[in-house]
Amino acid sequence: MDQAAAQRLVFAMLDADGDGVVSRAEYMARATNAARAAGREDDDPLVVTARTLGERAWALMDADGDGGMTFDEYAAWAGAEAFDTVCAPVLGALFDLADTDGDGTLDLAEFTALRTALNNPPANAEAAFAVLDTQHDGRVRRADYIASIRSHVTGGNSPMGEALYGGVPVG
Ligand SMILES: [Ca+2]
Ligand SMILES: [Ca+2]
Ligand SMILES: [Ca+2]
Repeated sequence: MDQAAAQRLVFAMLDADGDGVVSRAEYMARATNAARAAGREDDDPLVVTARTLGERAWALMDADGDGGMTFDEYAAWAGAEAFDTVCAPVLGALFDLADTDGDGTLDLAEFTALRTALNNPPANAEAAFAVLDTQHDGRVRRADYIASIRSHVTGGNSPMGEALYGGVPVG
């Protein structure tokens, strides 16, 4: 999959209502939805961290500050540097929300709850988990998860990304 196609799939996931624009509310709902899925309250320190990092990301993603992010805005911004400095911390914070026992890994139920909260179909989340669980121990590690998404959004080979964002239409 080329980088533009990979980014289209990610954008489609972010555009929860499918109107072609990611609104600030759609983007910020991700932390809230992930928190709910993990049974965390709004004042949980991990939820506060995820929201703070999300606000920082949004300010950069919505470059013209009109409250919406078009695909062109997203594509102009997304890339390896943006991923490493902005997206990876957000994804890590959302992972930590889902990691209810704090051991740095998610089991299938936690992973599926997280990715479903982030708007991926459950079947896609389960397929992505199977790809990521290379040791077949029923756990996905934080670093492996983030690295696989990085590979996807930067146009690299990412079987996990294809499983998570591809497969069935999103949105
Ligand atoms: Ca939208
Ligand atoms: Ca905008
Ligand atoms: Ca865990």
